[in-house]
Amino acid sequence: MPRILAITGGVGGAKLGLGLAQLLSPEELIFAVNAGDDFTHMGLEISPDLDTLTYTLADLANPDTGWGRRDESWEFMAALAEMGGETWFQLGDRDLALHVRRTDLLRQGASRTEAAAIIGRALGVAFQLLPMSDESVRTTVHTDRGALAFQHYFVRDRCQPEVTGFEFQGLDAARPNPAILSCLDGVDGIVICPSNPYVSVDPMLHLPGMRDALLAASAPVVAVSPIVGGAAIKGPTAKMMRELAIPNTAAAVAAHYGDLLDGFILDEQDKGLEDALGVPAIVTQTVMVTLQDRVNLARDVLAFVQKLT
Ligand code: FO1
Repeated sequence: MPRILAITGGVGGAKLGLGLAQLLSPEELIFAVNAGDDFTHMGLEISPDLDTLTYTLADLANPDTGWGRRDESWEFMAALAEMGGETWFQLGDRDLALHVRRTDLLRQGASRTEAAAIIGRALGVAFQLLPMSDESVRTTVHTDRGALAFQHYFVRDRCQPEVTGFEFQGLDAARPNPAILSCLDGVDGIVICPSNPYVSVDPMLHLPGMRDALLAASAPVVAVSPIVGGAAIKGPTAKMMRELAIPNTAAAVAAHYGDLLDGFILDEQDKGLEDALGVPAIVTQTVMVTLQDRVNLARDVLAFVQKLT
């Protein structure tokens, strides 16, 4: 089977990540994970996209929300509320342990990558989950209500503010995770999962040297469109595009990735678009409801990568 680097962030990306993980071994599949959503909350270092992928691969994820754990209890949040603490960001009791553990590891001098490996292993995930960078990069969302930290925009304000742009704080002092760069020569394919291009993939692509490294890689780069029939399956992607006066179409997502792409994967609802993209494209079911949907899409993606090689 081919060796794949999967670039992912958020719930949508983790769905395809799970599909790929059913077909490939930990030696064949490595994850590069968005860390622009990370933030410090009540003294805790929180890394939502890494946690979503970890829980998903560990089969611990809350199936309804896609983030946090299932079989959760909420004693901590109840007690925090009693004391007038901030409760807009919901932290389940077991999920809280992960954030405390990561914060403690980082405080002891572990890198983000080492902390991710320790936590992933502890939860039974054999795959390498690599934060996009070991330096801190924080996504700021510029809106009609001023500049917002990502989680304030996404969770506290429920994506209501009108987006005017994005900024990735700390970029110039950050560099791509060396473990990601060093795997680029050995992979047979690079898959950009169906994540929000603007806030779940761009932070990684804007890391100094990252885009050039992907362009220089001999492996084909393919992306799965997060936009299906003019709407996002999950999250604010389509709303952001409208607010940025970008057509909320799959074609606009392909154009956003530009010359990085060797291939693009469209949903059946966008059949007919494939010849107008300027990049090789296939049409298949990209909407993932069941585990089998995830596996089927992963299989189509791998076959497409092989065809492009
Ligand atoms: N998303 C929400 O909409 N509400 C929450 O209360 C919330 C809590 C939360 C806790 C831990 C975690 O890892 C993720 C959490 N998320 C929550 C999701 C998170 O904001 C998003 O998954 C990413 O930042 C964007 O994909």
